[in-house]
Amino acid sequence: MTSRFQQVEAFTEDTIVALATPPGIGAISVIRISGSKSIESVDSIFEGKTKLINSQTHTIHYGKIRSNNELIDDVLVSIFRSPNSYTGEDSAEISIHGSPIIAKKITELLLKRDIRLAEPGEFTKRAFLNNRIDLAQAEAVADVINSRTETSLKGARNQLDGMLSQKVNELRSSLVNASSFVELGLDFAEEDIEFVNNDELIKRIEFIQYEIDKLLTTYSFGKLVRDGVNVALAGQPNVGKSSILNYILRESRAIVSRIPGTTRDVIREEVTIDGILFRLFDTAGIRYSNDEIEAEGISRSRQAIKDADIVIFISDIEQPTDYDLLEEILLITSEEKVIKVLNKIDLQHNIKFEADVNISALTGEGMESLFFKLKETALGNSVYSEKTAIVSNLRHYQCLKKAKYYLIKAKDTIINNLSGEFISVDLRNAENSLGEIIGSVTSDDILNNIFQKFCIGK
Ligand SMILES: Nc1nc2c(ncn2[C@@H]2O[C@H](COP(=O)(O)OP(=O)(O)OP(=O)(O)O)[C@@H](O)[C@H]2O)c(=O)[nH]1
Ligand SMILES: [Mg+2]
Repeated sequence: MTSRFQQVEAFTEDTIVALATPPGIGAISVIRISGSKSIESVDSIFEGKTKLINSQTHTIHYGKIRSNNELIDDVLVSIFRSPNSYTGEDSAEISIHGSPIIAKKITELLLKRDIRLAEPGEFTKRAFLNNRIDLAQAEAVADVINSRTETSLKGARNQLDGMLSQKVNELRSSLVNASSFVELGLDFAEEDIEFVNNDELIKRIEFIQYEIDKLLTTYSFGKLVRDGVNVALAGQPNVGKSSILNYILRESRAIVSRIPGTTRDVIREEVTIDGILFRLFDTAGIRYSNDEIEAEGISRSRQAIKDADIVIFISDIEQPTDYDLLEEILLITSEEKVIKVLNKIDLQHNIKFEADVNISALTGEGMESLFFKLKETALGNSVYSEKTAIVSNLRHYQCLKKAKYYLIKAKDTIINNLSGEFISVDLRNAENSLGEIIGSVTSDDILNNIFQKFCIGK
């Protein structure tokens, strides 16, 4: 089995164990073991019809686990032999009755047999190190688990299926092709044979850059789908912020009252609209206040506005619009992130405020337009196709930016007629930056950073 072990230092081939199902009570729980000693270790605590060490890969065995003659549980053990397992190593999964005590006892028995507890994400890390999946796919495993909406699941699935990796590999081979032309040119420099002229080389580099740009533009959408969108409901007191929150959630979540200054704490709730997760933040109405508690609430409102991806600025028909506040919000955030809403249109006074959407939180009028506007603002110009690669991870985004930087540098080098060696270095750096995405170029630090965010047992 080819492995990346040599590449990454301090990787031991210990056999590891972890509970793979959520801790707590359930119908069953699964204990996962991976590493060269996994099958013999499980065998040493298992009583069944067949010896596990003699069993074929992908077989399931019924038996009992005892400790000092005390029956701990009757279990099913699944056997996976290298390289045909999730990690690529010999592995076993013990399905037990879903009791935390049984799980603990069996894990303790295994820990006495030269097995150690797995670190977070260590199974997936091994899958990567054993070339079962590349790094972008390993990261997608966590995204699949953490998906909160169908759209985010599709995006993560897309990455796990290798959409992004495939695109990155295509770009890397185009770069390798371009580099080999340059290098060939270097080899024959003295003989005055031109293998690729500068215009042709620039054209090739620009094409790769164009493809990288296309990937970079998917990031805002990818991130939005993966992480959801933070939306602050902001405005002066009493305009109906809490009423709008309640209407969207279809429950009486926040206190609504005629008295201005009702909401103090920021109230956070989630709602999915057409597959996109919106995190709504209802905030205290902003005005000058002597009240210590209200003033603290207002300062939290301002923070929520700063942190938001979208701000819904609400004004109402009953009171004059606070244009100073609108201006302040436009200063804190950018104009394309603000949706101006006029509430209480059921009251039918003269509408003076020019809003993007007119609504009534009381009757629900205009709410569909507000949802539409929210989606439109969140998505911007991004187009989503299940068949194209999407960048949703900041690390990948930064690697692509770095690759682009080196391509621009390579172009400058060509234009300034510098030696082919410099071009070569730039192109190699660009290729390495792309390689970091899929982990063909990586370091312990990058790996630790990625896998420590996983849960134990994955
Ligand atoms: N007629 C009418 N009244 C509304 C509408 N939306 C809210 N109200 C009323 O306006 C008052 C204030 O509503 P809230 O939702 O508490 O307003 P708020 O912006 O959260 O106020 P603060 O928390 O004090 O900042 C309440 O009496 C609501 O019933 C609406 O669309 N039409
Ligand atoms: Mg309120």
